[in-house]
Amino acid sequence: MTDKSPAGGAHARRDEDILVITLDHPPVNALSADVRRDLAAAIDAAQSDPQTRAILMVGAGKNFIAGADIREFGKPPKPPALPDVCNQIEASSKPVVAVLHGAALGGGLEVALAAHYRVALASAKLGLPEVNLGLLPGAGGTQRTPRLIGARAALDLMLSGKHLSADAALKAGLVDAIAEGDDALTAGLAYTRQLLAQGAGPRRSRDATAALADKAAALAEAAAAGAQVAKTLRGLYSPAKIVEAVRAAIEQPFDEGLRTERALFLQCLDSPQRAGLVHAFFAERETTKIPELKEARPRRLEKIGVVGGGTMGAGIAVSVLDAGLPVVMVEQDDAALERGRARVAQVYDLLVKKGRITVDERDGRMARFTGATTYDALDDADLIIEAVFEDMDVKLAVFAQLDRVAKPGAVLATNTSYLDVNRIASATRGPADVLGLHFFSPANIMKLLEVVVGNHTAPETVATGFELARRLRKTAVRAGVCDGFIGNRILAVHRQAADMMMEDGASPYDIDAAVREFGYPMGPYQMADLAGGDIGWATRKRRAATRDPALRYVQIPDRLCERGWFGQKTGRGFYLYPDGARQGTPDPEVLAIIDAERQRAGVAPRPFTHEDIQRRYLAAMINEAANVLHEGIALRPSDVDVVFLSGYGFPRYRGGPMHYADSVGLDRVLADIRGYAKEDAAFWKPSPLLVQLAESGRDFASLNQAA
Ligand code: 3H9
Repeated sequence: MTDKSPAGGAHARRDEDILVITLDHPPVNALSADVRRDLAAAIDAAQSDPQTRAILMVGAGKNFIAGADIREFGKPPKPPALPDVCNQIEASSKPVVAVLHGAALGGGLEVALAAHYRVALASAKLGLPEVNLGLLPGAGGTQRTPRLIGARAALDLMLSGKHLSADAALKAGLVDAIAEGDDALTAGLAYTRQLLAQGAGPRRSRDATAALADKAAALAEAAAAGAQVAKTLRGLYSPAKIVEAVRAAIEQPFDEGLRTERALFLQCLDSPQRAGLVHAFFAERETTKIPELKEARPRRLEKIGVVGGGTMGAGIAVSVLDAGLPVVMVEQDDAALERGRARVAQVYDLLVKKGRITVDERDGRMARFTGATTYDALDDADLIIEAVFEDMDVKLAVFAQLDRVAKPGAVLATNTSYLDVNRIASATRGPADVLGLHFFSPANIMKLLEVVVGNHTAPETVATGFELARRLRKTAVRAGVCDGFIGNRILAVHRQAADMMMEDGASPYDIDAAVREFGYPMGPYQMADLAGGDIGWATRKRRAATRDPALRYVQIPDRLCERGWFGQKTGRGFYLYPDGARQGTPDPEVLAIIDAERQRAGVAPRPFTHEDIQRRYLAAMINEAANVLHEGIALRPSDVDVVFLSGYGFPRYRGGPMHYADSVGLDRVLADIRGYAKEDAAFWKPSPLLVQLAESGRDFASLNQAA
């Protein structure tokens, strides 16, 4: 039994009286059909091999097993099924040991739970993250885990999807021991020999009874988890199914519980939420596949400069400090610099107060922060991010200074959210070194980073932007130059669609409610109040001269801004925020202003259902996204999805606007747009790409494959 599977599965060889089964399917040993087949065959053969006294399962490479092969979901199933393989492992007449290192996640952990003993290396991360993919642990995980660690701990693991360290897993009772060293095979063999020396035989998780002995208490824990899910994970499909499966573990005999789990798993597998969440998982891993990274390597990144100590600059500085890099912040004068430093310190003080970091960690990060009031302090920075006031002349002046002081090869980045990166680059002698790095606010929290590539940006510069994102643990998406890049350009259009509905008869409160009902955490007017209406107002005034007169312009937001109602920070905007409240309440005066505007514009208000609102809002978003793709501003539809999922609160379980469009059908979206165009043909112009795809029966996903 020394054959090695060429297709990438599992291979087995004997080490004295221990059969070592190595899961070997790069990059993460996902449990593909080949792996399952080889694993099952090896376990089977071991049963009748007189020279095998015990079986050891180990992962090749950096991980044990990262779970079921996610790429197989939605395709016709191939035998053997993973739950059957797990049952076969558990039924082994010879003791089976799993040695865990790196990822032991999802189906990977379920394989380990079906083994009779588990030993973990310090590098191991154990978890049941299926909930993040719209699933539940479907290979016995919902039945074996509560039997081993109790209902409450099992539910916590499965509902949060969190990873446990080896130590935490030992404490919880998921593993039996922690092994020294970093070689899984050596540690696993030593542990198995020890077990054999002790005469240990099979010990099956299905037979464990202690953790669920108090049935009433376990049922109460399941009921509490169910209530919590209904409150906090509303709208998600699989969490309630997880609770149901755990209830079965408490109430039903093991084999019946497995059947219940299987039925619930298949319901989740078939749900549109599973499709959306799996799409999001792969979409996030696609964004770094860009042409520049095929041809260029990133430059050195050891010191970062930040120009501007406002909210954005300070947030960027925190993000960089968090990644372990030193930051030098430049401000105009001592007072502004002090305010910038205070903003950074304030973030860390709050984290200390919340117990998220220690005082030493805060001091360590602040020790990497320096400030200056002259640009010369940036002369040794490898990458400099400008985060000053959003005004072209101001930015041009900053870049002229950066051009003067930056060392050769330093990357110069602008954090502009709208302005023309090519024009900004023209203020320097080396536009090849210039790019946009569009952070989202708060920059130390938001995951998204648009990496904006100008006409002259060198591939190395782009590669360096992506490398910075990797170090900052941000999701980088490549964008081309246009007003607003990918995200803000599309946002401006669907926000315009919302404003038109508001003038035509829907209240901002109806619109927000409909958008929340779709799955967003907040609606566009709540968002506007949070961001501050003054920012959008300044942009609208800047664009007033170049606005297309054929396009309808809704003035309601301007009427509020003229009154100084900028949202939360001024105590009122679209909503009222009495006494600094964070939750707004509807404002009758705003409704009166809207009424007056309708009269001024000669609009007779008409009713909109939540579905009407959602369809128009989404159609505007999808249509503009198609334009963005058509113009090459985004490389692939899934990149647009990632922008909206990680930067704008689009509900993850719907996969992003492009995936959502595919799921409802592009012909329906196009028909909606053509219907709306009868009212306003200037705004509702179908994107040529959308027309082309819909009329040829294709979808956005077909472009992902081509990208
Ligand atoms: C499950 O197990 C269901 C069962 O309960 C029931 C079954 C009946 N499958 O993330 P990375 C790919 S559900 C296929 O960049 P890292 C990934 O796409 C599963 N492919 O690396 C990427 O490919 P590419 C529950 C997978 O080091 C490459 O591997 N398990 C899978 O930053 C590298 O990935 C999970 O949800 C997979 N399972 O992080 C765990 N996993 O190079 C999902 C990864 O072509 N995985 N790939 O872009 C993870 O969380 C991370 O990948 C991991 C490594 C932490 C393992």
